[in-house]
Amino acid sequence: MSRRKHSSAPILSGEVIETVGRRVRVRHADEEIVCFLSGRRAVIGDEVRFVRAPGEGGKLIEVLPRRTRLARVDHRGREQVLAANLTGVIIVETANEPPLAPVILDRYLVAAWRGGLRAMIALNKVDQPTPPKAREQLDLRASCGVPTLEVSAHQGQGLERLRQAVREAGGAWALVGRSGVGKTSLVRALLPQADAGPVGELSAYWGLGKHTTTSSTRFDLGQGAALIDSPGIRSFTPAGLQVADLRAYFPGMAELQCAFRDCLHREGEQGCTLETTVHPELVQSYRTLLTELLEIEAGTRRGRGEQEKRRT
Ligand SMILES: Nc1nc2c(ncn2[C@@H]2O[C@H](COP(=O)(O)OP(=O)(O)OP(=O)(O)O)[C@@H](O)[C@H]2O)c(=O)[nH]1
Ligand SMILES: [Mg+2]
Ligand SMILES: [Zn+2]
Repeated sequence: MSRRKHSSAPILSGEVIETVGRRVRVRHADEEIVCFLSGRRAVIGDEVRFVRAPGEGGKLIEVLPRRTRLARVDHRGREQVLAANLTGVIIVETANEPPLAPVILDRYLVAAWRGGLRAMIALNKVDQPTPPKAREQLDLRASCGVPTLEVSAHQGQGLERLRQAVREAGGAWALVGRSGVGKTSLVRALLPQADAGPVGELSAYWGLGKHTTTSSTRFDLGQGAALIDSPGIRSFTPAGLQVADLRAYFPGMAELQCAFRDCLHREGEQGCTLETTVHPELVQSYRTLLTELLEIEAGTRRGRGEQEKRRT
């Protein structure tokens, strides 16, 4: 039915610049059009084709292949693409409020590298002191080749360097991380003219964890670069990854030469060199994620087996 309706309307192309509930805002030339998804899944950064739907914005008809993707495992164990065609992610962290979460950082790095993205860390709220332990944990990730910038959305430290880094790399960079680390505050500080939406009340975060930003939005940073604000997360498991691939994407492990080619570096593997060559904190972080991915893989296999049984 819809095909017939489309045949007369010209097919236009654009880029998703905001997700709005079950719709997306698409930029086409100098115009912004809110489009119905009509059964398709589109995420921020997607290049799409659509037709105008009189009186109701537009209707999406195609999502073009993604050059890069940031994806995680959703609560049902399925892949959920969070953003498409990004150049990189800025993993926003804080040392105190909330305390540093190095394990989440590692997982974002895996997801970014797996998805073809670059990654940098922005340690926000450096107007507050950084405990030595947090400093050590950040230095460890920096030694794995992750550029790290210290910033304060409130007091302005490091903001120009962050802007420069994103502009030099070009393309769209998503600010990602837990709720309350200051992603929206950074957009506001870098782009005071933009309508970046609300920031959270500090007091509301500790405890249940409050999620102030609920959708992803693109903001132009000039010189062809853009920032994407995204909703905070509580936990993060990278998707689209076979357990055996994890070794290649985990920070600090790309160059690891284990005595055994197929070794997954599980605890207690005879002759495994992981523990003697990689920092114990990364070893632990890797093994927790490995266990989780093995469980997901087993669950998916079980699920598939049951589906097949039902079909026969
Ligand atoms: N001290 C200090 N507080 C900050 C800084 N940046 C942000 N905050 C505070 O941290 C809280 C959370 O900021 P938001 O920008 O809403 O955090 P968010 O990461 O966007 O959170 P979600 O949208 O829930 O994911 C707010 O109370 C901010 O005022 C900073 O540089 N220093
Ligand atoms: Mg926010
Ligand atoms: Zn090994």
